[in-house]
Amino acid sequence: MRLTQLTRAFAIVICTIGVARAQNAAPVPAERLAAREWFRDAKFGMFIHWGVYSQLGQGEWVMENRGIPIDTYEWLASAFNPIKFDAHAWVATARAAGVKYITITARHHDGFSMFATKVTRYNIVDWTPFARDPMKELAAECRANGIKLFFYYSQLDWHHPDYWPRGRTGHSTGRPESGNWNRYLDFLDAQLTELLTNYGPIGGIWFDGLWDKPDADWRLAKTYALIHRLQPAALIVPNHHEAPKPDEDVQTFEQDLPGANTAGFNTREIGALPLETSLTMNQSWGFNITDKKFKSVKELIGYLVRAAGNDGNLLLNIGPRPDGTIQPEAVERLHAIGDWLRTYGRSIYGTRGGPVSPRSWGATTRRADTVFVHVLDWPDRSLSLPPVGAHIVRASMLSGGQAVSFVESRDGVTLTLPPPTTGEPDRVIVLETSGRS
Ligand code: H79
Repeated sequence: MRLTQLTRAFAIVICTIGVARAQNAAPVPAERLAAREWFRDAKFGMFIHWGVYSQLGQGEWVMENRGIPIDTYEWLASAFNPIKFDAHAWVATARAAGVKYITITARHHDGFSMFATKVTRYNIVDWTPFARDPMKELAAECRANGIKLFFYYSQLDWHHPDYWPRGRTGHSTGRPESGNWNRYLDFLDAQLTELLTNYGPIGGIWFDGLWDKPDADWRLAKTYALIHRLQPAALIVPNHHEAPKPDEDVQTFEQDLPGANTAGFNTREIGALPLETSLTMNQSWGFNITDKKFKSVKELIGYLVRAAGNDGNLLLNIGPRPDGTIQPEAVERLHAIGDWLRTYGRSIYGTRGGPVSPRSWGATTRRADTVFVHVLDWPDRSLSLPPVGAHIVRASMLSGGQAVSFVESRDGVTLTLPPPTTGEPDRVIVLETSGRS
């Protein structure tokens, strides 16, 4: 370990202790700190929205959007039979894409459990002709391929009678206007216990839906402690659209780069935790049969690069079809990103946000003394950067290694790049520096 790294590691420990004291919380144990660093290094994950709703091909909110009552939705659930589901094929696609983790909907807002659970019959094993546990098959396949598995778990529930008082959604499901909130939270903790004990070591839990009742008592401290007790290295990734709360491990931003709020519901407040951006590949999370507005490969790579430049990960979504197959448009794009990463991955994986904050033309990443300049959208050969914080020893194109001429001044550095070629997602320049000055 270099001296600068050592100093930084020391500073992180001191800060962590400081933060723990300030919040009056226990310091974060070493295995969780290590898992957070793993997460920072991972940079690219695959999100999967898949459930009963996939059958209707109108996204995962179809129950709410069309006001489907519970008995009708229960019938829909009883018809779910994804005979072409193949965990091996899904994980092969994930590997080809170059993702390091998968986050999958174990339970979405419709309240249907896509895993074997003893605390409700309303689950894929007991309620459907499929009668298999896809989470189990996926967990085994992920483990065999060195990919971490995270479970998306909705705290919001449009089916459970004890989700009461109701929040902003789930009003037209035909449930009795009564219920026991604490019993609901006990149910939730029981299911989380199953997810954290029956699937081997998992990456963590990706929570969603708390925003339905932002002011309710969710007993977060109890639930979070349960998770961390069962798996000390499991990360808590809450999509509550608020600044991080105690014991959470990742700050995730839905459909936005960290700190941006084009979606309208994200916070602009960035904490000290690892960051993540979740993103749809078209305009839907769950399978949407007519949504063909897929982002181009160049756009998707642009998001991955900008997420990394913002010191965050990209969690890129697919919404597999109800038979268990993945749409060809998605497979094609995932393969193309993977191909790109085979050449350019070293400017993404294991990096941190670089010395120049993201710009309209692109972003920078860094690993140790190497800075990667990602030129995503710049028509010219000449590009000026502000100072990169160190003396530049050499500049070259990542692909091909061709030298790039540069002129340093007190104001920064001007690079002379090869001209952009049509359709090229990113011109990546490697700056070898002499360490931070
Ligand atoms: O799982 C996917 C979506 O189903 C779920 N999160 C992603 C990952 C999601 N649900 N809603 N949203 C995303 C958009 C959030 C909208 C909100 Fe609101 C605006 C939440 C609170 C204000 C509209 C009004 C929905 C609830 C109240």
